[in-house]
Amino acid sequence: MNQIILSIQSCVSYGHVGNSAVTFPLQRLGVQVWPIHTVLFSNHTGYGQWRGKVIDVEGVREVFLGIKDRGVLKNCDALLSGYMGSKELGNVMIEAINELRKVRPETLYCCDPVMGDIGRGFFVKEGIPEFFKEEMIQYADIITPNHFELEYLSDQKFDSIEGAIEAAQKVMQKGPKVVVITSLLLKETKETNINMLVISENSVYIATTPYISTTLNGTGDITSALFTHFYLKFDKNIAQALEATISRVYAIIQETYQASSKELLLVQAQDSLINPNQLFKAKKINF
Ligand code: PXL
Repeated sequence: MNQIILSIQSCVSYGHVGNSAVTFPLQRLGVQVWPIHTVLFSNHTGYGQWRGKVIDVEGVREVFLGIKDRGVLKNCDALLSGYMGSKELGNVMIEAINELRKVRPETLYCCDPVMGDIGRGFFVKEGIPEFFKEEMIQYADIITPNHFELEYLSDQKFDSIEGAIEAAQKVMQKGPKVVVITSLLLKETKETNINMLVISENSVYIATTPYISTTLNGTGDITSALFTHFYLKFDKNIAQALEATISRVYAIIQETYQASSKELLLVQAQDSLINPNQLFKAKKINF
């Protein structure tokens, strides 16, 4: 049967972040997506100006409950969450995963703990980082922090593979079975390479791409969504999921960069989703 992913994220009309970034790529890969929107904005907030509405928490909960009323939650393979405007919205995510697991205990939850980045610092509302650290991540099977976010979640700084593994293992004690560090910067290569490191209970894999200097919004959203899809598709094989994800994300970023586009060129790059032109291999790390 088709894979089904419930994705509770932002919606923008112009450009691609949140649900407006992940829905089409997942669909192109054959996934049925149930998007629940948390904001309806004209464009992402990186522009500094935008119009539209934040959906109140009750409104988001209502849409989830409406899906529940259809009696279909048992068909859902995974819940995906990303950027959150408020802690209250986090409580809806927790309610949603609890409801999903009531009817299907193995339902996967991938939580992208969006809160900041190196250079920019924290960019979410006060209280959200603490909420991720102390509440949300214990419900997650997979978390997809960037370098900055994992340092915060673990209370540890790192610039080596060993340091990153240690930080991930510390956070895994709270619940997550898999940590995907989406942008690990290593001391020796931080100007030239970007690494994705995946840590599970019994293995660690790394994949490396050239560093493309862009400030595109939405790439983290796509990374979490694709990793969730491929993790399920490849029966929880993290090496295969990592290779499939990084190769596609890189292809999309590269095509966008070459066209000097400020927004991800998802439609134009759709063939790369099926057949990325460059395959990045995952290397096993012994630890
Ligand atoms: O990519 C995360 C994201 C989600 N939602 C909104 C955003 C962004 C990033 O800019 O602006 C509204």
